[in-house]
Amino acid sequence: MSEPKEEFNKHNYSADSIQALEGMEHVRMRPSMYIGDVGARGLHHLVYEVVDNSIDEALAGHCNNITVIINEDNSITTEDDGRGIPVDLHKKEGVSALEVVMTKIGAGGKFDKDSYKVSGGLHGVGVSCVNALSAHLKATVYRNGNVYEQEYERGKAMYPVKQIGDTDKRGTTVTFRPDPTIFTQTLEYSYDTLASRLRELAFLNKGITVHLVDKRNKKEDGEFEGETFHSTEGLKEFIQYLDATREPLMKDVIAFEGEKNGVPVEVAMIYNTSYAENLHSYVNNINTHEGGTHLSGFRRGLTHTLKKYADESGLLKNLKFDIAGDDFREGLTAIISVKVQEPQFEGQTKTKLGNREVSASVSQAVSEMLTDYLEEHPDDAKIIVQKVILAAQARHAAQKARDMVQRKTVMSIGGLPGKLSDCSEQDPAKCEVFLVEGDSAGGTAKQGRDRAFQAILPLRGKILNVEKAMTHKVFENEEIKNIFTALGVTIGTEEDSKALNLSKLRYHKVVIMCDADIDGSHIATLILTFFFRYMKELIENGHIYIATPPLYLVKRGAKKQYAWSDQERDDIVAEFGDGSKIQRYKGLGEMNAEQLWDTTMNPEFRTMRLVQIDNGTEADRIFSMLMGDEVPPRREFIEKNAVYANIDA
Ligand code: 0RA
Repeated sequence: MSEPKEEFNKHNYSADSIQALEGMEHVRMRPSMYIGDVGARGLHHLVYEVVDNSIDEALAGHCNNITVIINEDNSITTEDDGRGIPVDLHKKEGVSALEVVMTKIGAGGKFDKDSYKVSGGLHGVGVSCVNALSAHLKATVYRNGNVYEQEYERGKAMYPVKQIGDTDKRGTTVTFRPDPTIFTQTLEYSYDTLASRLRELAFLNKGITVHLVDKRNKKEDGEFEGETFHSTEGLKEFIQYLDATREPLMKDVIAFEGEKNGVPVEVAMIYNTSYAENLHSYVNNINTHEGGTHLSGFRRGLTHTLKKYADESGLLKNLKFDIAGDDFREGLTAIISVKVQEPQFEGQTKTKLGNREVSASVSQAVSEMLTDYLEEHPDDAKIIVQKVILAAQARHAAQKARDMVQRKTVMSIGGLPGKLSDCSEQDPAKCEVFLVEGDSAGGTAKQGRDRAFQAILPLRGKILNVEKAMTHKVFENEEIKNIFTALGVTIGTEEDSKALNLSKLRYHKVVIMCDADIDGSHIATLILTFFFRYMKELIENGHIYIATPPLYLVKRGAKKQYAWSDQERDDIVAEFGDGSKIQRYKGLGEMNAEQLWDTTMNPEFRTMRLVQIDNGTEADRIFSMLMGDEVPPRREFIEKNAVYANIDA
């Protein structure tokens, strides 16, 4: 947003406020420019935007507790015990500072230029933006022993700030109801989505206590559903949380916290027995999915320090093959969190840090902490180096297997997998491929599809659990080779960039179609795990979907209707009346081709769920938990989340 042109209307209060109004109007006209989108993601972003202001207060040392309440009507209340938004007269605007903060785009920082203000949502747009996108918002400020209040409708103040009582509290409370004319897709807040973000914030900002209360749901004891997040050890505990279901290779989490060249840097890491690399990086509490200078600084510091240690200790003597950067990160879980005053975000989703100076800061921090750790823990050091050597060995094997996949893909003219029933359309944007569990369901899908634009790739029963398999095993797996070849996707070969090449992607919709039962959802999860670990870009670019076959067919005489839930089934039975016959579909195989087309494949009537990553760090943890060795946490998760659980129980 551009600044109001002050030289032309310096003392012209009304002209200035028109500018402000225009800013707010612009937010309502182009909400996606400010909050990313107006779907579920944007809806949740509103909460993060307000909470970020409270986090700023906490980082400045003025706030300890933050509470987020999901109210019964899906409005949100956030409370903090910070200094409270200032309420004194804002000279230039001629109204209360509170009103300026709430109704002027980009006003937030103007009060606070010199303060240590580094938090800020993905777009850092401020609480006025939340106000603009709310049908109603109420701000209550506890400050100077007084309680102040102002309410707004669609960003416009309903009355001047009023003093409504006295208090010995301090802080700010904001209640907002997102505007249904803006958020047309959904107005419902997801407890889990908010919980994972608030948990993440508690780990990233140790010492702060964050409460989440869901007034829509009561527990058995009569209390509202809710959780409290608090971390005394920050990233160290974050690593322990993320790696809870992995087997550690060492005693302690290695951690660093301090300032390097004026950049506050926090790093924590641990090696585990898995083969996956799990690096999560944050700038000003924002997850930088695309990495950037802080992440490359981490990689450089890690490689350099470990290489040096291994060379000096003589552990690499007689090694017959080279060691690459990747090898140092197999089985590594790490979090890098930096605070940057003026971050430059680049990349497709503006989540890649561009600030050059940060690279050296992180690299130095890593060298320092790791050198100390290796010196103090020679046993662990040896284990790490051995792990690196094994990784290098496996990489050589994997490279061969990957080359095979690659070569096959490159020569893919006529080289498509035999099992693939391709479509006739050539334009990938119009094409869909269904990954179908089992050959028999594959056969039905093949008959039922519209062959013009729908392709079918049947997959054998259970696909490989990539979470437990070494990389070369993954690339040697028949089903996985088929997926690569059918999709036309290749893997980058550059060091430090295993980015996928999506330019030859043959279908823009990749649909996972499995039975609507426990086994089916397990297979869907295995396939998703594969996409998450090996083709994440497909998910990030919105290419992966899950088909939703119906659970029931209700018939009475000539009338028939499908149901996707027990509730829907009961409603239909009530409508059809006595004599309704219910057929439950145990799997795709029980449907004939026409039924499968009508309910699940026909774009006119089907509902497919687009797979999105809400929170990359949490998604990583969940996949490792679901697909890992430990049974109890998996069972607990499935019992809590599985929609199908009650069917087969
Ligand atoms: C402007 C200036 C100051 C604090 C805030 C805004 C502020 C905003 C929010 C939003 C939610 N909670 C908040 N807490 C504080 C600085 C206050 C001062 O200098 O006293």
